[in-house]
Amino acid sequence: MLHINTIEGQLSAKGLKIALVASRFNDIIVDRLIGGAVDYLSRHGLERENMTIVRIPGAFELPLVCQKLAQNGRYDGIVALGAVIRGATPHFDFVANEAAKGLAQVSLASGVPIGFGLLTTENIEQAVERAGSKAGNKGVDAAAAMLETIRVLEQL
Ligand code: INI
Repeated sequence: MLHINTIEGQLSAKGLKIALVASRFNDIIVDRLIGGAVDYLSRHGLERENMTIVRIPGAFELPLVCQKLAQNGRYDGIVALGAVIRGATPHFDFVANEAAKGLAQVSLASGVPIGFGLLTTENIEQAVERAGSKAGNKGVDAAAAMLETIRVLEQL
């Protein structure tokens, strides 16, 4: 078979420095996302002393705080964690859109991978489903995506 040069990320987090940025808003959900991300990264070799958790008020603040962390050069990657629930807010769309757009901008401008662990759901049930029950754990997914992206970028 023809050999195709393939670049893909290995999933060891050993030696990396990672920041988790997590909102307090809807913390009953977000705490489960943090737990999932910490568990995933620990099981992939990240030492506890190389993990920093930054708690912030809400999803709207995620981009600014991630920007500061991305700019200071101390972290190889960031996992952004939060939950915006439509039923809980009339300004769902503003908070969710600005957070998502801002995080994408920060990641592109800084070159630091940001795992997008922001739940945007219609109701609390959908959030619970994605925070460690029947639809998995979005914190795990975001940590995994960040780790794989860090390891791919190292090879490009
Ligand atoms: N922040 C969230 O993280 N999730 C929400 O569902 C939410 N609601 O419902 O409004 C929310 N609002 C707060 C917002 O992120 C800011 O912290 C606040 O507006 C102060 O800037």
